[in-house]
Amino acid sequence: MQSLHLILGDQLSPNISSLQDCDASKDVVMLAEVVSEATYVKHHKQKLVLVFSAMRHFADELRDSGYTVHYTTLADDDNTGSLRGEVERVAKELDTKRIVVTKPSEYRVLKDIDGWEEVLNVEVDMREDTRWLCSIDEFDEWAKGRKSLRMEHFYREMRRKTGWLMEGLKPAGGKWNYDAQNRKSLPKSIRIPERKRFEPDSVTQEVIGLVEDRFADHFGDLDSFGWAVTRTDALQVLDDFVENYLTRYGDFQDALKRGNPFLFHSTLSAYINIGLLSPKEACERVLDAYNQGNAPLAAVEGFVRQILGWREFMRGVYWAKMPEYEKSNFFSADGHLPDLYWTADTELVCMQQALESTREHAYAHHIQRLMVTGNFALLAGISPSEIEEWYLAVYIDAYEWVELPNTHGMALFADGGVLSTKPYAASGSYINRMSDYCSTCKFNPRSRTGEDACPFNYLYWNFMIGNEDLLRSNPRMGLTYSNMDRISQDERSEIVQQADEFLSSIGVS
Ligand code: FAD
Ligand code: DLZ
Repeated sequence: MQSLHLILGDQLSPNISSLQDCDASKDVVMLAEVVSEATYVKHHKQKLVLVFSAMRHFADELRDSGYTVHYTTLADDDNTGSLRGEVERVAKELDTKRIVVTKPSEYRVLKDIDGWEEVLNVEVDMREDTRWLCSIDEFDEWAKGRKSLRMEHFYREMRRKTGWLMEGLKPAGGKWNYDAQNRKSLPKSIRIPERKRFEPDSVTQEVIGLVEDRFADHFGDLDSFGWAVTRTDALQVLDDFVENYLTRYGDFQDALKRGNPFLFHSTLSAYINIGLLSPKEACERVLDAYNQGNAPLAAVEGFVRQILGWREFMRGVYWAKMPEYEKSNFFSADGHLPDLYWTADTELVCMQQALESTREHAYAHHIQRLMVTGNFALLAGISPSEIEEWYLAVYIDAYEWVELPNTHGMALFADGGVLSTKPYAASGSYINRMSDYCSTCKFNPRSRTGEDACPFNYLYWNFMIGNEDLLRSNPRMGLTYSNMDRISQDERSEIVQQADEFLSSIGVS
């Protein structure tokens, strides 16, 4: 029987399980650009261009390898606008009743595909996504019976399983984690190599036109689009990272610098998340550099931890906890997302830098997402669903399986501690220590109240005061609350009043 092999826009890997046993002499592979996937949140224009252009290039590569490919473009007159509609239409056209698909990365899409056998009257052969380093079953087995899920414990298991950075049963260098060496601030004199950009080819140019035309009201600039859209080019980004950035990656992983959102980060998430690169090959390339003596252990361990540890862990938590996960709201936060997240119109230099780079590149690095925009949302009491929708919309690499645990869990602590022991709340002094932002900001990171006080400072203490019932008993918050105990009642009232006025002035409350 002929089968129809559906490849989703984040499954652009030649070894994807849905292509295994695809018989090029009779089966058909299908990809479909659909408006429902482009608009379930209003994705950044650059993300739309990346996904559509990468899908088109991938379809061409499949054709070159001998597959028959059915490709629906967004502009096709008969495009039904949804994945289900396209599968139904193409299956009817081909008179086939068998659909093969790799399990989607997001719960929303899985629920839809789960209904296809009944609604479309077809057989659906849904296969595990084997590109992961830890299967969902393995993660569940690891998580079973644990009171709390901690990335560090999971990561050690994964190091043992893969044998990466292991010397027998012991971690290379004697330590599992070199996080403490990943927190240096950036020296003024440091040279940061220029980022590789890819000039849009004719396929990408056509997609840029399409996106400008049909998604004009979506967020983000398109002029600066320079992302790789093929596996060949994504491999160049990986090489470039290993050759020019990796040695410094560990040292400056948490640093923040005006005018440079990329620093020594890899920018690989977008490519790994849509399948142009595999997490395994990215780690192995970095491990090769270490084994050849070309990169220090702290940098290599830091990178491997992000992928083998955090990336796999977040995906495991997502599937273990959905759909209930997104509903929790530990702090009962209900503030509105202020317009400044879209406009970058703020006098806070740290926020403005993160938000402008988000608009210009659909990128901000981890500490910008966590400790600047995420920390602000936490301290300001912005409703989890509003800020989560924003994170899902604005980044080139955003998919719910990774955005949600990072935002809901790590940045907002809205899950009450499923994946971290305490909120990542920080005042202006953290940002001052890690960045060169505050020296040009009108606010003073050393003042807690008053006209020149950094809003992160009074928002931080306002958050601690407002959530004392929920946080004081947390053993990891002891120091914070003993510091708070030294703040007089008068100053606390001032803090609360200034925070209220500020939040209402920006439209949160
Ligand atoms: P690098 O610093 O070079 O890290 C290397 C790789 O490790 C990344 O490419 C990525 O694949 C992986 N990685 C690093 N940190 C994480 C993490 N916390 N979780 C999962 N993988 C990680 N990442 C996404 O891929 N998509 C998202 O939608 C996303 N949303 C986020 C939202 C918030 C609030 C926060 C705090 C983090 C989010 N992250 C997300 C994680 C992280 O910020 C990005 O993966 C990273 O900034 C991507 O840039 P990079 O490739 O240069 O990363
Ligand atoms: C992100 C995205 C976008 C913007 N468009 C499409 C599309 O038109 N067709 C498609 O197959 N996939 C697209 N994707 C990726 C999907 O959203 C992604 O595969 C699912 O979210 C996985 O659950």
